[in-house]
Amino acid sequence: MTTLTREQLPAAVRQIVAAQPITDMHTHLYPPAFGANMLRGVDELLTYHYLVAETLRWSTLSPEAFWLLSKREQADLVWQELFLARSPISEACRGVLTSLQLMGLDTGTRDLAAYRRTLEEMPAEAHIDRVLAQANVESVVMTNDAFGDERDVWLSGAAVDPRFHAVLRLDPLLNDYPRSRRKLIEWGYAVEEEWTEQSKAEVRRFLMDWVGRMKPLYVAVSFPSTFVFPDDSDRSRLIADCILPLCRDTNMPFAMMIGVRGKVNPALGDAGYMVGRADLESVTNLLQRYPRNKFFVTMLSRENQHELTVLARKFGQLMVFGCWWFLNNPVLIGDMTRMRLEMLGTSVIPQHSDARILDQLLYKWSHSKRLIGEILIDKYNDIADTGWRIERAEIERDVADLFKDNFWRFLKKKL
Ligand code: HDL
Ligand code: ZN
Repeated sequence: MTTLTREQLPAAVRQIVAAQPITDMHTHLYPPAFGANMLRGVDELLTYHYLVAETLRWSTLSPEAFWLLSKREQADLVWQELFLARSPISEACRGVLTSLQLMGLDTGTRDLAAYRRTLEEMPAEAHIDRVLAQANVESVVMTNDAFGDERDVWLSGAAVDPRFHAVLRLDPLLNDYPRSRRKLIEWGYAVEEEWTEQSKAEVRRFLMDWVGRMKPLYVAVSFPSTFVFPDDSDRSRLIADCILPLCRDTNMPFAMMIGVRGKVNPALGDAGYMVGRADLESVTNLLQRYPRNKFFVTMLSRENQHELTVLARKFGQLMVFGCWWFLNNPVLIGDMTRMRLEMLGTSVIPQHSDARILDQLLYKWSHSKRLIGEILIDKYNDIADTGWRIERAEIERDVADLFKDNFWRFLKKKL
């Protein structure tokens, strides 16, 4: 074992964190087999819905008029409003610059046409290889919708790049059951009007069919801030009678991403969602009632983070993950990560990228690894102050846990 001196510690932690391959447990990325679902390049980076929201705060264009523009015209407007007419200091803007820089482009030229040319000339597979290598991401966990247009890709049996792993995402089923039930009937599942044993069995058959096709690592859903369990709702019945039994039978975690408030401004599209404080009682009820189920949980409201961290101290079947969406900013990543390490040690998955565009992996991980690395330096210094020896191999173990092994170990965990 190599014991690190106090002088050696900071550089060693930064080097170990940078060298650690990442499993990115929640993204919206796809490999080329999924066609237009795979997003990459400058225009996609600039029209990421985070930047659309920020642009429309300045632009005199109405959202409706913005959506009538071509993707290139939208990107040009974002570039003009957020990068040229004022400094790109927001996290989403800075992210674009970091991604361009890590692709070897000179942001000093501000030559948007040159950036576009370089990335557009890159074949998709080479682009993926380049970004995954540069971001040191070895496993990309997707978000896959059995009710969405990607169905056809799965039904075709197309081979999926082994670096990309599926997740069975069930928002339509759990958040809009009446409409989904009609789809299930269309697809040949005899789900009845009433919640009968036959209905339960047919929904479970639908789920198992897609588990067979996708071979998902876990089952996921995004719940509104108003999420309640149990209650007299389709959602609660589906969770109790179908989702949790499926997850127990397959030893898959159920990932709940809680705290979205509906589209408060629908005109903004994906940028129109709001955050809301949710109720931890419902998460507690699930943990107490289903001791043989594993749960990934991330919450969208800053106000929910402390309660969620304390709850994780009570239940080993709960794995807290990520600084999600409106929390994926340096000030909040720092706040949340310190709190989690101080209350959970390394038994947490501190970050996921939520990337929608391939090139975003570069900035989302570069920014988060730097922040998490500096916090780890503080924490190792704190225990070194007590006389504890800091061993290099033990830092490597801890960092591997945080960025990869906690995830895969939790998938295998038996309750
Ligand atoms: O529901 C989700 O998975 C969220 O991450 C949404 O996709 C959201 O629009 C997003 O992209 N957040 O980063
Ligand atoms: Zn997401």
